[in-house]
Amino acid sequence: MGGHHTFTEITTQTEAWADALRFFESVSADLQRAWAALSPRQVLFIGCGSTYYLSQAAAALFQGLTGVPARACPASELLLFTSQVVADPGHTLLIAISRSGTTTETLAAMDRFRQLHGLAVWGITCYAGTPIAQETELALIAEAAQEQSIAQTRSFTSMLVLAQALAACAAGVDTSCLLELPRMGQRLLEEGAPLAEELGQRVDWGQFVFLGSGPQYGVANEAMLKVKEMSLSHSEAFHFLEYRHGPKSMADERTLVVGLLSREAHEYEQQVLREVGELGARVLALSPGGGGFGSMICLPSELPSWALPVLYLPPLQLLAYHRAISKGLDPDRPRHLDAVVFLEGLTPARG
Ligand code: F1P
Repeated sequence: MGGHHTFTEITTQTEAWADALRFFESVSADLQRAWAALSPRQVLFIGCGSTYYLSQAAAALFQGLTGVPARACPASELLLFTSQVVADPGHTLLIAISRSGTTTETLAAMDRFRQLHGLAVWGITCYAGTPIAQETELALIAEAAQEQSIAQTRSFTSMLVLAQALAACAAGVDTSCLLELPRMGQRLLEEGAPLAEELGQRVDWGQFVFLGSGPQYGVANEAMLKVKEMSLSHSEAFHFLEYRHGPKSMADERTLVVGLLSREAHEYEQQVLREVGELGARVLALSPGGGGFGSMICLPSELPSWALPVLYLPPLQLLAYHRAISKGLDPDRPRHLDAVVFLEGLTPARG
């Protein structure tokens, strides 16, 4: 049976979170000084695939905490449609996120931004000796999160822990509550494991739907991608209330709808889940505030909302893993994928 690396990387990921937090502690003072000195008018997060989805979560957290406008886009959009993505490079901080630190699109987008005399480039990566770590003014590195597997699991969540800490630190918010994440994450892995295995082992699912809003939308996209990459299953992600506006026409008895509920919009999000349950879909709710759903994973209620996003993922990574194994697939080596996408001759658009 395959998937040894993936299973190990998922079930030990909280150790990598602790390592990432130790790294963060070592650079937080420098980060605060650098942030104050830059005073950007806009922050742009970029990445590819998983790290684009991480950028989505990071941008929502960043703007919510600091009040500075922040957005996320695929690295390729910054590279090829520059003027539609960045309006004032001289006052924009670019934050490039890349597990490998070497993805061609991300490096080319950084070059394009520098050509436009962008304010500064920071990086989040898992590898120290790479352009993302070496050629940025400030780099956050999660070295213990490096993986053998192609699909990102502990690398993604460890870099998300760094992004959460970065947003809080820039906002002058005390980050000490994050030290609780490894213990809480381990408990969620243990408590969520039986449900993740049960739902993952049901091979008659026709489709998976992940719903999340605010920072949870990027996390929902990442969960969607894990199910695709590891188990070759049809999966989609939507902002919670967007699901009513058309996509719910697809819901049926073979649909698993996973809701990543927030505190802020809990009441509205619960209603969507109740409605899709009435359409025959199976519902799994991950919630920091209860909710009375048949299948539920409770997130800790004592953490502030900005510290929660990373905690939704470990049980969903396990769900994708068990689904892959149940289909006789090897999640360590997803079909058609490489760990890093290298492209020849990709140069920034001119003008
Ligand atoms: C980005 C990426 C992943 C994807 C796959 C291939 O790599 O596209 O998002 O899931 O693993 O690589 P990186 O820039 O984060 O190293």
